[in-house]
Parts: sequence; C-alpha cells; structure tokens
Amino acid sequence: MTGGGRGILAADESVRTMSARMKAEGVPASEAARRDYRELLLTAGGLAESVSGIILCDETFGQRLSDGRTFPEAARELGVLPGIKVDTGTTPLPGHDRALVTEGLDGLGARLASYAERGAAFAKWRAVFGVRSADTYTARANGHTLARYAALCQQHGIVPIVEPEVLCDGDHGLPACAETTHRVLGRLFEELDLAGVELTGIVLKPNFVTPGLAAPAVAPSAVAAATFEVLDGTVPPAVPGIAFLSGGHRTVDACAFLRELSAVPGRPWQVTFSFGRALVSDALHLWAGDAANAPRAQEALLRNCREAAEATR
Ligand code: 5MM
Repeated sequence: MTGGGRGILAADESVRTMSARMKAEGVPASEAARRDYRELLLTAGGLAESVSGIILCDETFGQRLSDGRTFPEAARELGVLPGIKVDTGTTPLPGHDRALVTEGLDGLGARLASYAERGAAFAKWRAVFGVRSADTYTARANGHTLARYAALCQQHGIVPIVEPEVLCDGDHGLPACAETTHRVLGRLFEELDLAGVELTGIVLKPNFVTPGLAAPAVAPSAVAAATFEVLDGTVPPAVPGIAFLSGGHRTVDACAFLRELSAVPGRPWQVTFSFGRALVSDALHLWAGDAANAPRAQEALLRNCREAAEATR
C-alpha cells in the first residue's frame, strides 16, 4: 500500500461532502452523478502505475460501474486495492470547546465482516483536531477510538489506515502545528499499544507539519524537517508506512513536502501520499458533470497522481 513508488487515492468523501463539492462546481448532486464521477476516477487508464489503493465511501462501495462490475471488483481487476471509510463522522466532545470526536464503533465488527466479504483490503477512520482545540483529553479520546477501530480491522483481516488529522486552517505558525501533532500522535500510539494493535499491520495517515494556511508559508524543506522531527519522536519504527493527507494544500505544495520528506536519510518507514483534494480537485472541476469532459478530467487526475508518485521516488 505504501511502497513501490505508489500511493493511495482518497475518493471517500461522504455523500454530504461530495454533494457540496459538486454543487460548488455547478454539478447537480445525485447518487448517479457521484457514481459517474467515481467511475471516471477509478477507470483513468494507467491509474495503477501510481496508485496502489483507492478509499471509497459506503455508497460507492455498493455501486456498480457502467459495465456492471462493483467498484471493489473493478478496482482489484485494475490493480488497485479497494478500501472503505468506516467512520460515521464527528460529533462535539462535551466540555471541550470546539473539540470533536469521531464516531462509528457501534456495530463496526459486523460492518467490517461484510466489507471484507465484499472485497475490502483496507479501511480508513479519520479523527480531526484543531491546532488550538486538541488538548490531551481530546487526543486521548480520539486515540482510543482509532485504536479500537484498528484492532477490530485486524480481527477481520482488514488493514486499518489510522488517520489523525490536525487541520491546517488558521494563522498559526509551524511550531503550534508541530506541538499539537506531537501531542496527538503521542497519545495515539499509547492507545494503539494498549489496544494490542499490531503496528506492522497499519498505515498511518497524518498531516504534514505546516504553518496554518492563513500564515506566511515556509520552505518545503522546513516542513519536511519539522514533520520528520515530530514523526521521529512519536511513530515507532515498526510502522511500515506513512501515507500523508494533503489537508487543503495545493497539489504542488503537498508534492514538494513529500519530495523533501522522501529525501530525509534514516527514515524507518516508507512515506507516500493518501491525498484527496490534491489529486481530484482538478478532475472534478474539468469534468463539471459532462461525460464529454471525462478524458480531460482523467488526464488531470493522472497528472497529479504521477506527480505525487514521483515525489515518493
Ligand atoms: C476525501 O475526503 C475524506 C472524507 O471526508 P468526509 O468524511 O468529511 O467526507 C477525508 O477523510 C480524506 O480522506 C482526508 O482528509 C484526506 O483528504 P485531503 O483532501 O486532506 O488530502
């Protein structure tokens, strides 16, 4: 999933998020439109050269391509492992202003068994933290749920992608992001250990350590150095692979961060991408709901995937 110069395509926007992104591009959102768009992404010719896995949401996982194959079946035939987002979203954490905790543990074992039977190779669960709202309790609460999710995945033979995302909205500097990311990852690995999660069988999906998007930017080499320092202090070498989210950064920036990080000597883990927006935003814009635009949209997707894959090499 994280080696061989390939990465993971995050195409698992919930129905609500995907519909909002379509509306922003002037595309009427419907189940059929979301299916057509995801089919366009998955069937871009040669996707598997730079993409090892695709994360789907429940709706897409159960849909069929126009040739009748289910998305997981088609993905495997195209050389791309199918994955499934299994969290059900976030809810406020009482007593902790603006903090969120991710839900979805109830009935998760049965859902994982069903996804495994239908071909899922891996799963994904995302916890989300604000730089200033992620206190120790918030980090621990989300770390605990991520650990329970990961343990359940391993029980069902599914690789868990463990995604603790520290948001980059805001005008904070790089040190604030580093401090919060360190706290979040530190608590997370304590919880994974307590839950008995086999670290050699997970993929970590963190944010890059960057200043807020509204703060002055720093050089990609500074992002890579800060990111490596935080990961080196928190992520055990037993973790085989780290696949970064793009977090709203421009494609060119996310790829530059990855390129610099790939060049850091002495890394114990493979590093790659699990970008969403940085890979697909151009394609959605170019497609705009018109099948005639599909080839140009697919070419834009492939260009971004190749750039990200190249950054890992
Ligand atoms: C693709 O978006 C994923 C699901 O988001 P919602 O549950 O809010 O619809 C999201 O988890 C995504 O996989 C990660 O945030 C990475 O995406 P970016 O765009 O940050 O690279």
